[in-house]
Amino acid sequence: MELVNHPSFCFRPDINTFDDLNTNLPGYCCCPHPDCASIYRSGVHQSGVYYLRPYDNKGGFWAYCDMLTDGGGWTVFQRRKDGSVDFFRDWEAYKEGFGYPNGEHWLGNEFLHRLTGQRVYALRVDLRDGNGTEAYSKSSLFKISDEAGKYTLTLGDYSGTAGGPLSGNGAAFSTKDRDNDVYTQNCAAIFKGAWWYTNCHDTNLNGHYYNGPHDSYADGVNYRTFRGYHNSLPFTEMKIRPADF
Ligand SMILES: [Ca+2]
Repeated sequence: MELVNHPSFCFRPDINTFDDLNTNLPGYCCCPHPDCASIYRSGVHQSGVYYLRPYDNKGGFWAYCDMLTDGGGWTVFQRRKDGSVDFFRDWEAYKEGFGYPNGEHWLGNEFLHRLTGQRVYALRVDLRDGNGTEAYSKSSLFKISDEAGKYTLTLGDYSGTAGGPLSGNGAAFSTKDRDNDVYTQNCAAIFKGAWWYTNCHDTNLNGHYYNGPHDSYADGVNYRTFRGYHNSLPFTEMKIRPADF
């Protein structure tokens, strides 16, 4: 199937950074979909970077669509895979997003808020350790508040093979320059990440990319119930799709 010139959505196999994409919006993006699930339902089942536009009339953005895993239709908002992108960034960076849609990236909290305000979304997190063992963690609900609400996270019921849920349900987002956690110190600064920290975390998927075992405590790409606080996962991917997909 020739996708590039399809009139009803935008597909870019030749992507670079989010900034490049947003300043080189091709003219044929006439009618973008509000999320990857909508594209999937339209009959397009190829994974890649697509232009999305939520229903709120605040403009569109590029995101990676996983059209293969668990039935497809997933809008990806986080990926770690090779340590090539620095994730120890500030509030503005996490708000706007950074990295490469085909590679390591954070889509951006503002986009996450806009996406998850459209309808009820479910979450899937794919994990892989250094031995190639995979696990997943799903939540029946995934919602992010607006910036005034500090991008607070709401999760639903856990299911999966990761031993336990993503941590941070009900917590505000925190970065190294914005301490919104309930701990006496700044969890984001201590654990070299940015997350919905509480006191502090069970999962730190934006932590330092050690790519395997590390002596330091809980500051890697850690998922406690899967591989503990001293094993930084080489691969993680976080994605959402409508709960009724
Ligand atoms: Ca604190």
